Amino acid sequence: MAKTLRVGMVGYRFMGKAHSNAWRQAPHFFPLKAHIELHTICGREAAGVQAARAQLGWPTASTDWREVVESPLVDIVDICTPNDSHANIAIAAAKAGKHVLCEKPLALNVKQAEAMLAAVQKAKVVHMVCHNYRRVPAIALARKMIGEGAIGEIYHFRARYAQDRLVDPESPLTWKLQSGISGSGAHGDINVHIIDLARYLVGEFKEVSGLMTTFIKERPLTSAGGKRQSQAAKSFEKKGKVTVDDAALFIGRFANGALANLEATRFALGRRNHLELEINGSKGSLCFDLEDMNRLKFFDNASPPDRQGFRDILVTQPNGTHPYVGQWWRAGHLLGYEHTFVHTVADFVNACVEGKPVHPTFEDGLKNQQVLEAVELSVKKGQWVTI
Ligand code: SOE
Repeated sequence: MAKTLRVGMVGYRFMGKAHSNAWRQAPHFFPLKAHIELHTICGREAAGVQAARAQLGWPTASTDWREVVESPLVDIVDICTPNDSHANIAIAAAKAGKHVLCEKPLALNVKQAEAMLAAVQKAKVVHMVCHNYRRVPAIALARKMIGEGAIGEIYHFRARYAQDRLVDPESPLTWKLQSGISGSGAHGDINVHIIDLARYLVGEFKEVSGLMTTFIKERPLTSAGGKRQSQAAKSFEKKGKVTVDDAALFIGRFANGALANLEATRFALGRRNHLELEINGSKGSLCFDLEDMNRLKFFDNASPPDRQGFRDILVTQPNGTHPYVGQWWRAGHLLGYEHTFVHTVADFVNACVEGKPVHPTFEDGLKNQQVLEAVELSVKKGQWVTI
């Protein structure tokens, strides 16, 4: 008789919505080794979390994350809150013997990430950071092809994660624009995704050199933002200071000698959620574009000279040919953003039952945090930083 794993989710906005869908869908499409029970959804604001409970289909709502974390009726804690609360919730959950799934970035800084990793290792619980883009089928295929030597020795990893949601100066001072709550801006929010993909597809970073800027220094205060404003902003001015980066770029060298070029911005008008990457090796190249996420472009230098070019692989072949897709539809029927969270949850649940590691673990989260912080130090010092 398969056991039941009961989920307590803290946080209920964008990521809470994506994760709720994933917890609900995973059992219907993936062979899970346990039954999943959505148990409690938690958030600070009673009215907000009650509305989310009804909309997202959770039986119970709470406004006290400690109550959720310590409940004997909860086996998994899923953290979907602003970054400054990840550490406290994860450490308490580990101490209570719960498996922990935590949204990215793992923490505000390396120090917190180290404490989180120590706590989950001591508690011997399963831990994972929700870097969902690793489980885009095209990305998982790229990883497989690289592992099989399809592009040979890697020379270059180039990635850009560009959005435009903050170009409007009237866009309010939300928590993601305040360093005390978010840590950094585009850097920790979206650069962290391509840092994680760089480590997943190429390997560990050795040294980095970064550049950051904040284009809009002040933004309107909002009621929502008001409850979470930094001390400085509570002077009831019409505007509050932006204390994070709007764009973060860095170059780097991997431990294996390959070169890195990463860019994250929330000021690229027209780019709504545009993650693209290209990897160049001695035998070929791979290209991926999240806006066309079911395709992987592959240049195979072994092809006869008269027919060389980037092959356009539609990553939808079932029956074990392409990862994850066979659990959904027939060949050619496309997947979307939400499926990557279902894949993440499915792998996490089975790891919880088997008591095995599932990547990206909190150790991956710590390594990502070390790269984030090395870039920030490089920006501060104006020089290369070795990790
Ligand atoms: C930022 O806008 C954001 O929501 C990130 O926080 C998510 O991790 C990413 O998947 C989509 O963009």
